[in-house]
Order: sequence, then C-alpha cells, then structure tokens
Amino acid sequence: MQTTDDRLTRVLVLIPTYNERDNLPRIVARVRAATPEVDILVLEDNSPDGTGEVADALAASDPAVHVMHRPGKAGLGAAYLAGFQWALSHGYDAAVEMDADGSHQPEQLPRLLEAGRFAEVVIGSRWTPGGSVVNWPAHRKALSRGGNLYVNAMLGISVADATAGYRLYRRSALESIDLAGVSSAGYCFQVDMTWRALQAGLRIAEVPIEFVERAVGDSKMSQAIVVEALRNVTVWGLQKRAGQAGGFARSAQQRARGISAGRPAREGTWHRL
Ligand SMILES: Nc1nc2c(ncn2[C@@H]2O[C@H](COP(=O)(O)OP(=O)(O)O)[C@@H](O)[C@H]2O)c(=O)[nH]1
Ligand SMILES: [Mg+2]
Repeated sequence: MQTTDDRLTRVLVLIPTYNERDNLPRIVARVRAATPEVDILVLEDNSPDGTGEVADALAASDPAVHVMHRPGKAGLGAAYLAGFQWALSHGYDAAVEMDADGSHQPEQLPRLLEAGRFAEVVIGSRWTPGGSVVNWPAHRKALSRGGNLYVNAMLGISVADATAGYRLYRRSALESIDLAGVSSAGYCFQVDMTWRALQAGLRIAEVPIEFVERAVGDSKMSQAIVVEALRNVTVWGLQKRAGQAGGFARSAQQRARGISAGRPAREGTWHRL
C-alpha cells in the first residue's frame, strides 16, 4: 500500500443533531476527553426539543465547539454537506462524521485519525474483521449486512460497510468529490459518497469499530430511507453496466477503425487496515 503519511493537524468532528438534547452534552464531553486536539461542529436542524440551546451553551463554554443552526430538518446528508463546506472554508485538514447518539464511540476516533494519515477516506466499519455491533436485534443486523451485500454486488465494489456513518474525509477527498451533485438524504448518502470516492480514484481504508445502538432518544431511521437507498443503488448499478456496455461497444468500434482503446476511467482503491 502506498504511504503518504500526512499527519492530520486540524480535524473537525461534525455532529448532526435532531432532537438529541440529552445525548449532545455527553458526546461532546467524550470527544473532548478522547481527542482534545480536534474541534467540533454541531449541525443543528432546529430541533423542537431545544437541542439548539444546549449546543449554544456548549459552544459558549468551549472555544473548540461550534454550532451551525439550520432552519429545519433537512436530513443527515444535507447537514453533512453543509458541514464539509464549513470545514473546507475554515482550513481544516479533515472532517469526521459522528452520530450524536453514542453509536460512534469517540474513544475509537484515534483509529480513524491514524488511518487518515495514509488514506483519503476512512470508514469505521462494523462488518470488517474486528468490527461489531452492540444491542442490535438479528433483523437489524440482517438489514445492514444484506444492504451491504446488495451495494457491493450492484456496484461491483468490495467495501465491507459502505453504509457506515463513522467516517473521516481528508480535505483532498472533499475537494475531489462533486459534493454539489450529492442528493441522497438518508443512509444512501453514505453509499453515494463511497461510490463517488471510488469513482474519483480516492484511497479508502476501513478500520474496525464497535457500533453501539443508541440508549437514549429516538432513531430517525425509516422505511423511506431504505427505499431511497435501494432505488439509488439499483440506478447506479444499472448506469455502471450501461456505461461498461457502451465502453465495450466503443472500443470494439475503435478497434475496427484501427484506433487503440483509451484507458479505462480510474477507479479508487480500498484497503482493510
Ligand atoms: N441535522 C440533522 N441531523 C439528523 C437528521 N436526521 C438524523 N440526524 C442525526 O443523525 C444521527 C443519526 O441518526 P439516528 O436517528 O441515530 O439514525 P440511526 O442511527 O440510523 O438510527 C443522529 O445524531 C441524529 O440526531 C436531520 O434531518 N438533520
Ligand atoms: Mg443512531
């Protein structure tokens, strides 16, 4: 594996919140304790439970904590995209995605930061060897594993946890992915970003994490989110196949005309760490 060993000096942890008033102070305290060198941006979608005021109080008492107030619930993807732009415009080397509900343990963030020295995208993976999930019923595990199998089969990729939400993106990754083109809202946002990262030729690494299901508050997971993911992944898979078929037809025509076929589009690489 190629090594760049670019140590990350300025890292921003993005924490999207919708009705997380009890969880937010805990997760912020855990991030600050585990990794005092990183900053935090809370992406707050005008939660009716008053999470916004809780976030403001945290920011007022700690200069490393920032809050972006957004007008209303617009989905995880939209919140992260706004957070990525903020990270870029404020000079950060990398942005980390972390749920507010404790599923992504701040104590495991150093694993992602370490891998981020060598890879442009790091995925905290539940389904790579050493990864695990705590407190999920069998049907929830089956949905996640089945979803990942479908994504890998349709897109022809081998990423153990393409729907994972604990991730690190280096600045170079955010700059080379067409963020404006990302429209997926729910889980599919993670697959969308993975697919774009691979197509952009980026280096992705997966590190094992222990994912802990939330103990407090409600999940925003819904059937609509699963349907969106299925539909989008199917469309991308079909587009890829159509593109390949077009490519084969074109290179056959070119060979017939005595023109050598061009190089295939660069696809990214994936590593298990
Ligand atoms: N800003 C913002 N955050 C959201 C939205 N939907 C979910 N979140 C946050 O995204 C994270 C993951 O959501 P969660 O409900 O735990 O989904 P689950 O882990 O799939 O059950 C949590 O921190 C939520 O508060 C949204 O529309 N806007
Ligand atoms: Mg959750």
